[in-house]
Parts: sequence; structure tokens; C-alpha cells
Amino acid sequence: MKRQGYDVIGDVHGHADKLVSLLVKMGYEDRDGSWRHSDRQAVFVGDLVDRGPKQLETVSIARSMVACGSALITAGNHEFNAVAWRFGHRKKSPKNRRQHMAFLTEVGEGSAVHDELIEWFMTLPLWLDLGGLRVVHACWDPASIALLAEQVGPGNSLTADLVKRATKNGSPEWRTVEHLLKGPEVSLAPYPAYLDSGGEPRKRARWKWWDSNALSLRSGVVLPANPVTATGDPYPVLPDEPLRSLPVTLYTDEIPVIYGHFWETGTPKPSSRFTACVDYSAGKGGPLVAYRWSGEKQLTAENFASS
Ligand SMILES: [Mn+2]
Repeated sequence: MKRQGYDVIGDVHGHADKLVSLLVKMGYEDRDGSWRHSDRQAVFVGDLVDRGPKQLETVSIARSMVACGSALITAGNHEFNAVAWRFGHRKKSPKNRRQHMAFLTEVGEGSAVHDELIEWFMTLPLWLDLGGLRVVHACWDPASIALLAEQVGPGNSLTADLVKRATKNGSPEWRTVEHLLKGPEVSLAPYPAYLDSGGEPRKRARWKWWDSNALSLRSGVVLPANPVTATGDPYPVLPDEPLRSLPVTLYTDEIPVIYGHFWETGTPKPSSRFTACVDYSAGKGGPLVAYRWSGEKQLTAENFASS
């Protein structure tokens, strides 16, 4: 059978109902215990877990699709965190536990099911190069991919050694896995912290790695709409002078990249001619979104689908 394209599905975060609704809308059918499309393949960008009400069902749907070949998947930071947590490399602070609670509660921490899922998360690729299309959870960074390519297991997956190195704050592996799964960030100092969408003060901000004009703090950082400081004052206007060194090499390849992670809102549209985010906040009340790629060289707003 000739595949006519990939349907790249955003961060599900335990919302199995949105996933089923999106699959149905895109013409997938539940046959022989798995969702399938006659001539397309789904690709999950990762972050199947945490937050939502149906963690196990979400993983089970994705996993059965991967097993029968009707889907591919790449790891998200939440799958990586789940592995690091189980291996004891993640500080079991109240904040980290809170973020992982929906998953731990549903699987039963330390249960056989838990260990079995962690084993599967270990097999997920950290990036997917599909020829004319690239898929990664948060940022396509060739330098990070080159460094990790020498350390990953089969199919660009995690290994126990890599997990250990990548959870050591400040190590090269930590930095590169952060780049791919969380995206590059920059310190805002001496400017104040801003409140993120969850009301947490943050001194670091995400960087628009997909935007060739992201050269200064003003043009490069991702802040919420109408940002405020921790004391509720309007956030100051950041300087527009180009930074001497950027947190990441900006993406300039003319090969489409589809990614998730960024909690976008509003009407889905590509972030540049060659990049598109498919995370429209399904984990926080938004729709689950997919980009339906059929070989086009440049990405277009018409090719998004939504739950
Ligand atoms: Mn994420």
C-alpha cells in the first residue's frame, strides 16, 4: 500500500476522547483493535501523558497504532520525565509530583503496568526524519541531533545511560535533550520574571527557533499575550538589539518540521513557511490538532485538522 501522507498529531496529554474524535474526523477507522487509515499514517509528536483524565487509554490507542504500523511516534518531554522519574533521576519534589500526578495515580506508581509503560517510553525516538518531513517534540536542532545520534539506542531511542547523563543538569546531553524536547530558552536577566499561563513566575523564556528574525530579546522570546511581572505590572518592552549569541541556531532548512509543545491558542497556522506547531493546548481545554502533510514543500494553514 502506498502511503499518501502523514497526519502529525499534537500533544494529547491524556485526552483520549479528543484523540478518538480527531482520528474519526480524519477518516481513521477502528479495525482489529487499532485505529487505521487506508492510505495515511499518523505521527504523534509526544506528550501523550500527564494532565488529562484518560492516561492509559491514550497510551493504549497510540501504542496499538504504532504496533500495527498505522502510526509513528516521537518522545515528548513528559515521556522523558516519566522515565527519569521512574529511574529515580528526577527530584521527587511536590511540584514535579504534581505535574506527574495524573499519570502516577492512574497507572499506580511502581506497579507492573507502570514499569511496562516506562519500558515502552524508552523505545520512542527522540526525533523522526521522514525524508521530506521532520518531526520532533519541541525543536529541530541539527547540532543537538548530531551529538545525540552517537549515543541513542535503536531507532534514535533512549538508553539507560543516556537518561542518566541527560538528567544531569548542565551536561551536554541534558542541554541537547532539553533543546529537542523542551526547546531552547534564554535568561531574561536583568529583566524581571514574567507570569506564565499557569501563574508561575519565570526568569527564562522560550526562543522562537523557527523564526529567522528571532535575533533580539524583543523578537525572539515567546511570552504570553499581555505579559505581566510577578507583581502584576505590565512587562517591560525588551530591547531590540541583536544578541551576541543566540540560544540556538535558527532553523533555515527548506524541509518542513512539525513540532508540538508550545501551548498555542487561536486558529492553527504554520509558524513559518517550513515549520508548524500542532500543540493547540488540548491539555488545557483547547482542541487536539493535527497537520495533514501530503508531500508539500511549504506548509499551509488549510492542512490543519482539529478535534
Ligand atoms: Mn511538551
